[in-house]
Amino acid sequence: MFKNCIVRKPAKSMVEGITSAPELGKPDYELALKQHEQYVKALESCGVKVLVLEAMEDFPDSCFVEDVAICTDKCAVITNPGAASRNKEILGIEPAIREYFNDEDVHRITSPGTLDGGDVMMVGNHFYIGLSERTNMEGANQLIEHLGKYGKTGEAVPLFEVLHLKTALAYLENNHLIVGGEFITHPTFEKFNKIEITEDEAYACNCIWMNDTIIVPEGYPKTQKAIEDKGFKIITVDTSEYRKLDGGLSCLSLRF
Ligand code: CIR
Repeated sequence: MFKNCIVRKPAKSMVEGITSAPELGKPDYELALKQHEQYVKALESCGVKVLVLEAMEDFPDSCFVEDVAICTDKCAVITNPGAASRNKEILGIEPAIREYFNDEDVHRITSPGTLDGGDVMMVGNHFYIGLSERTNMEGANQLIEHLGKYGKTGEAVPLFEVLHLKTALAYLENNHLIVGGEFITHPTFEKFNKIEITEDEAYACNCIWMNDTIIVPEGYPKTQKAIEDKGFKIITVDTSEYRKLDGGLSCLSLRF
């Protein structure tokens, strides 16, 4: 069960955030703020304490805190984000991380290793690490080494079509896995009880398991039904403004 979450308020500069989908338009900042508040309420309703960090105007993508640290039950790893404009976001997350973890249990990914937290999916004590445009093998190996000190394991998964591993995968505990796109037929994920997401609802792959409730983005009825049919309780949160920056529910928090 998760006890804590860390989030960061979106900055006004988010309108200049990185996007692969400029055709969706720029985010509406006021609406993004409201959606962020709803997101925090949804997390709190799942029984976790949420630390809300102030916006960092110098970093348009800094609300996507998932990418700057990996937090587990025993240790945290500050990442080395692969996008130049995001790399120094780590300076803003470290003090918050140190409020929860002992100094000796806070580790780092260092160059030439790069790693974005969005590429890391935790399944119990095993971690799948996507090799993407943001995360390289050196970064993945460093993470596996740090996790190994705590009896945890990891493996790298090359990806080709999506930004991050968790753009198209979400682990829902008890062996349930949401899968979309290139991962539907991927041999690494064959052993899971898969909930396959169709291309028209691909964005909804990015759900989060929060203490037996699944938070699902609003507006994806087929995905919602598929998850409900497995017996899960669902909350929906509208993340339309974050979608315009390739971001979703998991990207907006650290959960541990
Ligand atoms: C970026 O390209 O880095 C941001 N615009 C979106 C980050 C999304 N984060 C995530 O999937 N974990």
